[in-house]
Amino acid sequence: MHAWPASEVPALPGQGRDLRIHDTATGGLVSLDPGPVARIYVCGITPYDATHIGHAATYNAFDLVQRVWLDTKRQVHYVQNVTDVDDPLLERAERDGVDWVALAEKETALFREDMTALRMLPPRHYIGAVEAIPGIVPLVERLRDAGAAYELEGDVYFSVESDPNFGRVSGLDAAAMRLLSAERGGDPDRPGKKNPLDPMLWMAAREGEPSWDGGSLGRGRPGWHIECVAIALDHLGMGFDVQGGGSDLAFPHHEMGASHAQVLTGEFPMAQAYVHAGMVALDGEKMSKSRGNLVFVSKLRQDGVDPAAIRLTLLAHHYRADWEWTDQVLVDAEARLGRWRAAVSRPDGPPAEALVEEIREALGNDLDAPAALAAVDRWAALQQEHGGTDIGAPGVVSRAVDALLGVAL
Ligand code: 5CA
Ligand code: ZN
Repeated sequence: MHAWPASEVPALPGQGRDLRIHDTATGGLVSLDPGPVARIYVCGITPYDATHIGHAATYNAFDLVQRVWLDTKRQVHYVQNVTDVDDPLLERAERDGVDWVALAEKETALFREDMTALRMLPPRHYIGAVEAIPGIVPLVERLRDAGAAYELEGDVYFSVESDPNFGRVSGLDAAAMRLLSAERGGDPDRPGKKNPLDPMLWMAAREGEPSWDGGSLGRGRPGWHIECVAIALDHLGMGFDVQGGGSDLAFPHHEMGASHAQVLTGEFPMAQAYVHAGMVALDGEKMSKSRGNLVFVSKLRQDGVDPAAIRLTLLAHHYRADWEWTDQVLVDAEARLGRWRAAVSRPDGPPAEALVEEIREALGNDLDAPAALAAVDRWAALQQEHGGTDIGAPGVVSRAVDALLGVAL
């Protein structure tokens, strides 16, 4: 699948900072030490509805990870998937009487447009579940042949008990896991499973649903977790630097993925840091396609909202915080954007070097974007009150805000 065009990332004077980031698996901050090519896998959308502010907030967090690494002169090998076949997509297509392939294509195209408008850097590999099927089938066969998977009425399940490290990503107890499994795509109550938590690896073809050749597995379609494992292992290999997604992916999705990978490769962890973004809410409830309480990025853009202001709403919240979208959040971001643009529109201003360092320091410290915004606010206020004589400082600030925060002034 093709991704979307990259906006240019200006080079900055001085030295970038290494990233310390919160890892769900260890429950604390870890100092990442990527090689010359940093490796990151971020779970992509299930394209049955348009990109909402919650999605955008999560992708913003991982865009910042990329920008911090690029600032250290590393390359970034970024992989993202598209879950372009799964129950919710098929159910929505059925409900609306549309073709599921056309629905997925339309929403993925809109996602690309939204990501481009928000200046989110694209993945190097953007891979659909459907195109990953030839790589998924042999992994499921290997799990089955290793005794880590079993068949139930033609479907193939992963046995969580085959992984000695099961539970180490989310750190949840069995009761909490069972609840979340039922809420998030699992089927803990299906009779005949060895463990209620066991997730499906391969679903045998159902009447009226799409299916693919699964070799010795028979016709069917892949489970959700093995999709991301197959794509990540194919393009990044084990032990990559960051696996990312919203906090609702910690369990079961990332837990199960780590387990599949552990049994397949004998290695733990799959990622050096499991990084999870907080949930954005609307009217007191998590914004979600299934609930329908959504603020769409594309709708805001159509209404004439500047994408840079949308991006500033995301940056105004720490990525790990849960927060609520309100009209005021956008009003504040538009006002800030106006102040910043006015401040950089002059040829000279207060010195910029210290500000660049402050932004770097803030982002290197668990992606503290609100602290970075506060630093730019202080510089803009100084400019407003006293001006300054440093020729070119506003240009440096513009470039830093673009390179490190993805905001075009
Ligand atoms: N296709 C799978 C991942 S493999 C999936 O979860 N798709 S999704 O479309 O439901 O979500 C895409 C990303 O947005 C995930 O990382 C998810 O955690 C995140 N996300 C979904 N809703 C919100 C929200 N309200 N706030 C923040 N992030 C969210
Ligand atoms: Zn995923």
